[in-house]
Amino acid sequence: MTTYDFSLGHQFINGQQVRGRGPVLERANPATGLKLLDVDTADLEQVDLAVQAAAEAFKTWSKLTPGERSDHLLAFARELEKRADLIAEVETAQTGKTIRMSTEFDVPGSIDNVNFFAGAARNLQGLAAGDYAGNTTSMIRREAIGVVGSISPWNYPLQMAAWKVLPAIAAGNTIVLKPSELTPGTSVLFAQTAKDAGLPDGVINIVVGDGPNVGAPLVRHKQVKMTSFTGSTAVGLKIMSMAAETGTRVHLELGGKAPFVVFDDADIEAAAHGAVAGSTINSGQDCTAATRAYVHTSVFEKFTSRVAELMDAMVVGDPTDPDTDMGSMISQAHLQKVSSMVERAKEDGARVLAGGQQVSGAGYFYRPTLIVGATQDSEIVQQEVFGPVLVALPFDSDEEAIELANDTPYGLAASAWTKNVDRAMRASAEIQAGCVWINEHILIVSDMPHGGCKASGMGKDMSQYSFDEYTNVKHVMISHDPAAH
Ligand code: TXE
Repeated sequence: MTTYDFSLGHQFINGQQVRGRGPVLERANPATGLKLLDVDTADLEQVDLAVQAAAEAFKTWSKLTPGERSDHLLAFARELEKRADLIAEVETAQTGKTIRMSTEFDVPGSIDNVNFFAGAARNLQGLAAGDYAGNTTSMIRREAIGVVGSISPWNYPLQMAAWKVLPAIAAGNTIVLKPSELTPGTSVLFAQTAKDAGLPDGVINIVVGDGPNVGAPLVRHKQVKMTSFTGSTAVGLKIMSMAAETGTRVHLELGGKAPFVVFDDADIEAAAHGAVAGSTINSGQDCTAATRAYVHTSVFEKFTSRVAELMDAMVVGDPTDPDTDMGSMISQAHLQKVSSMVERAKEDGARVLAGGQQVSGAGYFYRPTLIVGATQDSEIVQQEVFGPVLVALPFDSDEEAIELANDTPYGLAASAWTKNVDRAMRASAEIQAGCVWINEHILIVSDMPHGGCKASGMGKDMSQYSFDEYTNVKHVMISHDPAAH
């Protein structure tokens, strides 16, 4: 598969790649269904060793100047660039996503994050202001929190590692990251590359294993001062209550069910392309993926027939082929979950205009799918499918569109398609989400925040907002006597 030797172990503790002493998990290549590799997992003692290593490294890492930390991150970015091809290859092998996506999106996006936070590291500034209480000067210190524990999912393993690790360490914290047990490879490579670029031992540590045996002890560890999690809403809520046991800070990026609102004045061709790109990105395994298209009745037919046409034309298959548009689902179990949700929607009276079936042969492939005729309260409209499935529903007025868009527990991302600036502004103000795109659905940049509201969580990844979250704000007030001296 690769020139990198994962048999050395999937744990990265205090600068060393080591084998886990917990159970070994067998992992299949999702594109072939054949065994890919054995994943060793950490035992409890190794979780503790990783936290101890991070706590020890914190003593010196947090004392470096912002400029020194920034220099480390710039060197890290250069080292990642040298390994870009290898990292992309491992990302594709473990997830089944297309090599085009790994090469053009995941790897460069992650490197851009490193560069962004190399800049942000130097922006540890706070206010200084005088005389709020008379004869006083206040200043704000922004200080690192300590050891951060982080838990990440399988859909974007490399980018999730970047989004969690970089703001944390740029601000002077150290981190123990537990990637998904399904896709630990690129997180290990990420940490190893940081070491090779000269990052001190213990600043980034990786422990691999399942949620209950490795993730939960990490969150509950008394020396972990903050937990940053991306994953399902159900697990996010558990993390919140575990963190409550130690009273530590949580950052949660959870599920989504993004609405995609097409007004009658929209450019339908652009909207159809946007809907297909937005719903099939990463095989739909994306928390911001377009899932519910609300389309004005007058353009419903035109929009849905064009989306179906574009979906039918997509090449689904071998993710290592650069011409493939969409790769596989992450696992047999997940493919089954997506497929059963579509089947239940059909039983409830919905119609499939494109896809709606697995691809025969090896691997876990599912065709891009467009569904119409579902009701707003049905499972396929309300629950996260996390597959390449878009449901289209008609609406008659702007008020109705916004009401329907807001009618799920989630609030992560949304888009509105219109040429009318008043409509665009109203939609961006009234749709409850962490991100509202106008005439776009899926673009992200390191400089702008990502994170939701409602059942989609709290806190932001990427951007200065994320950097700020990984610091404690301390008020220092100095009282002085103007008459002295
Ligand atoms: O996520 P989990 P899963 C959604 C999506 C998907 C569903 C299930 O709908 O179908 O979640 O995916 C760790 N204590 N998203 O099962 O279980 C786990 O090991 C501590 C949306 O993979 O939430 C992994 O590292 N940790 C999402 C991480 O949590 C625990 C991305 C995520 O796993 C744990 C992924 C526990 N008790 C899935 N249980 C997004 N927002 O992008 C599990 N984990």
